[in-house]
Formats: sequence, C-alpha cells, structure tokens
Amino acid sequence: MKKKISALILVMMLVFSCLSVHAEPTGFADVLLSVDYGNETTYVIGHKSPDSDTIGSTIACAYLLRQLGIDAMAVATARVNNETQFALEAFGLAAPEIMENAEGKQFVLVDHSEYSQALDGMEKARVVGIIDHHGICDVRNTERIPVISMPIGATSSILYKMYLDCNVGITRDMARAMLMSILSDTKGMTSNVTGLDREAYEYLLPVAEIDDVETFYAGMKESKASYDGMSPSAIYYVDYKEYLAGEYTFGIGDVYTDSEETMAALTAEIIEAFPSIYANSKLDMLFCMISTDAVTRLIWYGPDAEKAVAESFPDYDGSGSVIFTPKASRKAVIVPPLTKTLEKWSP
Ligand SMILES: [Mn+2]
Repeated sequence: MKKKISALILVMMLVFSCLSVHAEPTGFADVLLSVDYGNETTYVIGHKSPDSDTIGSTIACAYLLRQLGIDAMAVATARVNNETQFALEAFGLAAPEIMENAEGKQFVLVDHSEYSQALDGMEKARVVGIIDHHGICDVRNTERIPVISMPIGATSSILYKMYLDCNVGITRDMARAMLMSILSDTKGMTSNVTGLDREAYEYLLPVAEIDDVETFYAGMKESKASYDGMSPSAIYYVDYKEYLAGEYTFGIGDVYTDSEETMAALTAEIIEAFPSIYANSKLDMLFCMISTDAVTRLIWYGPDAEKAVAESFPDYDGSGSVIFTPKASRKAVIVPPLTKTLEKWSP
C-alpha cells in the first residue's frame, strides 16, 4: 500500500513538474524574458547607414519581442536607403521611425555590436540584448544580457530561428521583412549563404507571398544602384561603416553599381571627392569598395592607407587600387586583413 501511494505521489509530481515546465517559456523566449526591462520601452535598432538587413531585422525583432509581451519598438538611425525603400514600398511595410540620440534609453541592438556603428549616445544607453552576425565588438555591458551572434548570411536568419524557437507565428509581413534582409545581405542568395540562411529563405518565401522573387530582387538591386542627383560624398555614405583597429580608425563605403561603365564613372567621382570626404571625417583612413556583380575595386585615402593595403592584400601591384574577383564582401574579405594589419601597427 505504502509503495502504491508513494508511486502515485511520484507520478503526480512528475505530471505537475511537466505541467509547470510547459507553462514556462522555453528556449530563446525564456532567455529574452529573463531580462528586467522595467517600465521602459525597449527600442530595437540597427547600425548607422541602415541597410536592408538592419531595417528588416529591426522590424522583425521588435515584433517578436512584442509577441513575448515586451514593450518594444523598431527605430532607425537614419532614413532607409533606396533598396530598402523599394522593398518596403512593394511590401506595404512602414520604415521605422528615426531616432536622433540613444542617451538614457534602452535598446536591443541588431546587425551590429560596436559603438562606431551605433546611434550617437549609445555609450550612455542601456543595452539589453544583441542579435548580430558580425564579430563581437566593443559594446560593453556589466549586465547579463542575451547576445546571440552567428557567423551567417543575415541577422534575419537568426531571427527566423528565434521565432520558431519561441513558438511565435511568422506573419506574412514579418516573413517579408526577414526575406528583404536575407535577400539583401546574401546578394539574392548568392553570397555568404549558410545552411541556416537557406532554411530561413525556403521557409519564409511561401509565407511572404511573393509572386516572383527573382524579379523582386532585381528591383531591389536596381534601386540600390540608382544614385540619381546624389553627390559623390552622399553616394560614398549610402552603405558605409566605421571601424576601430588598435589605435587606428577607418571607414569603408560599399558602393554597388550594375554596370562596368557606371563603375568607372563612380570610381573617378569618388577619387576626386575623397580629399573633401576625408577632411570632413575624423578618421585616419578611408576606403571605398566599388562593385558590380562580378568584381570589386578597392580605393583609399589618407596617410598610410596605401601601406595598410599593401600589407593586408599582398597581391597589390602599386597601381592605386586593388581588384577583387569575384566581388568582395566587406565583412568577410576587406575588414579582417585591414584590422589585423592596423592592430599589428599599434603599440
Ligand atoms: Mn547584416
């Protein structure tokens, strides 16, 4: 009898423990909800010179957090670029509101983790989470916060996985936001594509209800390559990032064009504008990548910039630019060797 009762109690305990486990959020949801968000709105924000991955991830991440009961809102550091504008318009999605300064506010950072690329004032803000696909950088925090970083094609592919893990349904609009991100950062699923990016892409495509994804991506690219009425300096800053390596600061603009002719014209324009762009920047060196689908030309300005290039890219022939075939990725091909060189130069 005693044995039967204790067996019964054991079964009941098991049942209750299972029930209580199921009542608790699991996986990433549990992790995200372990943060004390207080009564503050949590702003989800991407990097300066926002690109489509930053904007799509911002929108999708804020929605995910709201579904988990967190008061979250997508914001942006600046106006969206032409490519993002095209996609948002086609999808009927609104661009996030622009925020001027981060000081005193609370943030989840997506698609970056360095102050040099964060909204001004981020050093004096509370960062409560980071979701990124670059290297871990210098955003400091003594709090224990979720930092979810994977070296994959797009930040939104991480978010896709988080939606599944949190058991939050992916709506058509969120599938569209994430797809916009993935298409942009993987250059239409041709560059930097990992298995997780492919899984996300294949899952999201039917949910997003896009009739013809190839035509859609061609439209994104065409918009990206349209610089009508823009100054060379504005073109340089459309897709631009700043870096700190040892004691050196440098910036890299990533300019895309759809033809060899425009590539030559843009290269000449930016070379001519480089002295004034450089004078207005506070950095040690500036670099610019000008790419077509097939090839990237790297140019630079600033004392020691050429020396840094020669040391970072041993194939450099002294001609004033370096050609990369196939087209180079800033984060995978250009930044790591330059960072290594400049760190080596620093005492
Ligand atoms: Mn990205």
